[in-house]
Amino acid sequence: SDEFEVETDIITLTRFILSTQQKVAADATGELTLLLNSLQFAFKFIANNIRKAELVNLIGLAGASNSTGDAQKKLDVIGDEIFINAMKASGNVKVLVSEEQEDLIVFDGPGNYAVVCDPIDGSSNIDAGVSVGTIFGIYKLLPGSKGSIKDVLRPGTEMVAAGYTMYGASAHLMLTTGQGVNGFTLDSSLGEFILTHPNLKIDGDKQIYSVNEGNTTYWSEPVQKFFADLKKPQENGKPYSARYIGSMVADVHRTLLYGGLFAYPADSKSKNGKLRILYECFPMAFLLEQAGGKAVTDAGERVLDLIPKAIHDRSGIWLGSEKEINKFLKAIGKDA
Ligand code: P6P
Repeated sequence: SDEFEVETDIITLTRFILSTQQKVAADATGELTLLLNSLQFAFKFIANNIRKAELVNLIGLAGASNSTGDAQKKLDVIGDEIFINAMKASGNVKVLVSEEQEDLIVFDGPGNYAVVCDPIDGSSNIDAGVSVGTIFGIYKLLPGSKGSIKDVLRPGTEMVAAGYTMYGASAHLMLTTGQGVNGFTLDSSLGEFILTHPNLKIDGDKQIYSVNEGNTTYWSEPVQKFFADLKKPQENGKPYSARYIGSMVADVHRTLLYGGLFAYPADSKSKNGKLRILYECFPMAFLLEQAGGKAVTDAGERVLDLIPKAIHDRSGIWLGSEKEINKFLKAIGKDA
């Protein structure tokens, strides 16, 4: 008989969350577990629509535009609606911030959590078949809160969970609940996210930098010098490799798995940077720190210590392995 290896004890996301539930302080009541299950449904549904979109050409401008004026693609609208409906149906979410919604959404009914999300980040790349993703962060409501903007204008250090699902050849979910980072891959025949990257640490030491060099003329002098130096032979005699996909989820996913540095600095064109604090910078910074890396602002401050003044506020961000970020901190005269 042709012997083949059958894994008969796979760890699904549901089993993983239940097994870690009692360890996660923020999950004393098991509500976070229920919320994460509603989230995974949204990811599966969005993944399904992205697959179909490429087949039935759902892609194409929906005519509307989002809070920052970007022309919305149909998938943005679908992703946003799927996410809002899944969070509303969960019964655990009171407050929702979406990149696609100008204002905060406060649901009727119960719910002890506030969720911030970018339903389909990098969507401008969808037509080119580039991996896009859903980025999310979760806060527990402030004590006694009935659900208001105060529940989300808080430092990223107060998030209880965060992560992203990247829709590539497979759907990859990278999740932290403050106990490290775990990666799951969607087995669509089972309809389950399977644990594939347990306790992921950013230990790759590939010399990679990831930034949009098209912004070079807008960068400050120190930033221009920093990247110019990376192009010179380093101690190992080799210069850095440049890798930039232009979809944050894809660029951060590669950084988590291979190491290196990703940056979107503020510049003279975008004075506060381009990436949004609540649902792009904070979740990625939380993941990187939990994987043993770092995430800092242009001034070298910890990204997670920022406090947004408005729900779509932006910040410059530098994230990657501790080694690479310390190199940046040294270059701007901040002690590592
Ligand atoms: P640029 C995609 O539009 C996005 O929000 C992130 O996913 C990505 O990192 C960034 O913008 C790319 O911006 O200016 O390099 O095209």
